[in-house]
Amino acid sequence: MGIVNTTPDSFSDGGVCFDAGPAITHALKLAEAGADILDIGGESTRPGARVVSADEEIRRVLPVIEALAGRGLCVSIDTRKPEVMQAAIAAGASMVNDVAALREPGAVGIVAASQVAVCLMHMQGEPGSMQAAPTYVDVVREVGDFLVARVAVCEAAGMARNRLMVDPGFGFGKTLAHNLSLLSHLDRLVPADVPVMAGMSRKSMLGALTGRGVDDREFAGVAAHLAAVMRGARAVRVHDVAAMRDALAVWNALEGEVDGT
Ligand code: HH2
Repeated sequence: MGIVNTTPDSFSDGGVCFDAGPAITHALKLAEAGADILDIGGESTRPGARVVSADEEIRRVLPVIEALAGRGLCVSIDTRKPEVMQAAIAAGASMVNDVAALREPGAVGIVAASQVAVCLMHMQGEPGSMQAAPTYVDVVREVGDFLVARVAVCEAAGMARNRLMVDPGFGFGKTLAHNLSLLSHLDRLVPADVPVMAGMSRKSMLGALTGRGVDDREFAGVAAHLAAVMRGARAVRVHDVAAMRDALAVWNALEGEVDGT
């Protein structure tokens, strides 16, 4: 999954794709580099980010979604707001990626009434304050239990299991130690028949581990996401698609050897 932020304030690429034209050009480059899904976001969720209205978010993302879906590309809308989900689905999005796991009133109903896929992410607290003092007794169990419960809510609303995936939400109300625990035990986060996505691209956990600035975390990101794939992640959400694709080509070739295929 390639990241396209149509925001002025995203933590690593804010402002780069604020207008639809550059956003579409960037998304097409990511698709060419091998992204299977293009994740379009119109509101930053970085710690302390400003909340934007649904109208403003729709204004930012809709032309981008229409242009990409119109070219037959698989588009995901990265939003917490039911109104934005509805507009994005009508414009051709194939997936809803929600950092709030469809907890906003009305969100489950809108997605259930459509045919789109959904990624349910865990977040402790709200973006404005989530990094103040994240607390868990057993982070892997608590995040896993939350995600399994959200899958059950979606299934009860009529969504087939094969439309759902989950994400532990690296950096969303988590310390470095929490993030590392989740990555290291990703293979026991949820039952094996629930696909897991991992998103650590350019995040501060990589800065803490390498000492590098936000624009210089590509290699660390490849290592982290490959570690996630080796622990069963079925999708990775990244800015640097070409580098990730190369790493996956090597990993998939090795897997083929092990399987004898
Ligand atoms: N991380 C961000 C946004 N959406 N969705 C999922 N499923 N998993 C993630 O880890 C995730 C996400 C934050 O990253 P980014 O979009 O690069 O920044 P910002 O929120 O500042 O726009």
